[in-house]
Amino acid sequence: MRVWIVVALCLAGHAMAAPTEEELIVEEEPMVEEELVVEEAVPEEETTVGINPVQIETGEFDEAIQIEEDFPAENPCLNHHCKKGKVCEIDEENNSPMCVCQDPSSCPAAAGEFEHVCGTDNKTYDSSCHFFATKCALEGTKKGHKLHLDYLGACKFLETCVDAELSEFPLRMRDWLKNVLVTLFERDEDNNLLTEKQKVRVQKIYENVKRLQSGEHSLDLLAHDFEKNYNMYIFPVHWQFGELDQHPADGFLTHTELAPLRAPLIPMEHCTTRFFDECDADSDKYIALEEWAACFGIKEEDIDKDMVL
Ligand SMILES: [Ca+2]
Ligand SMILES: [Ca+2]
Repeated sequence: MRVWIVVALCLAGHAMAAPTEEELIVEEEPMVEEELVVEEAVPEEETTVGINPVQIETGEFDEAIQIEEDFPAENPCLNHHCKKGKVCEIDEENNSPMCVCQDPSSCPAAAGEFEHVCGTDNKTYDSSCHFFATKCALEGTKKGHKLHLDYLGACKFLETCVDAELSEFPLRMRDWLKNVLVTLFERDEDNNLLTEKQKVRVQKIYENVKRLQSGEHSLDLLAHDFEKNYNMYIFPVHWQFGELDQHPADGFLTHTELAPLRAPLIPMEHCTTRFFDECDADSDKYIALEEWAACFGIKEEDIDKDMVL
């Protein structure tokens, strides 16, 4: 069970590989609320320990940012980007570019099983390109609205998450978040991984001699440490929320915003879906900061919106 942290970091390493042109997804239409874009893993990339996949990947999910380049080109499609699942075609009538659904058969063949993704229809798609092309073709239908990318990798049998396992999830996740932040702090040579405010907060954790060093720890020890050194966990939980809450940064996480954390985690950690489902305590499909903090054991009086920014 604990291997998920290592694998998640591994995925983070993959995700760090330079985003390709295709990853810049731009389209004129407003994005579908729960659209999910996942960058393909790049196998040859070295694992980078301690980098949070969310920190690195959120940009990839940023479909809302529209970069409309407006200089003349012979081919109107040359600088016209379409979001995942769509390709640009020229409208013959007025020679203007338009985004149309991509034919899944035009997607590049998957380089390997690592490119497969599992949809919420429990079907395995060769790649995220195949998935989004299929979803696009279903646009406007109930089926299309309900179809989302569930997790990275081929669909597989996921064991039911029992209560005892569910309670372990936040223990490991909190410890991991803290370690990720400390690692970012240590490696922030270029001064661009954390803001000044964030650095001040992480420095306090970093310099605390009582800090539990990263490594394999029993659940008992993790639970004990959370009790004894509770204050060190407050900021990491807030920080992760802020990393995810970007589109828009409104104090609520949508399914899409949660995706960069959720999609790589599910295949390794079968309690992921249940954990985040239950985190949405009022079942309104959004995870509010208060709900997020509560499901990681942060006390109500320690929830601080300013810490997220
Ligand atoms: Ca949000
Ligand atoms: Ca909620």
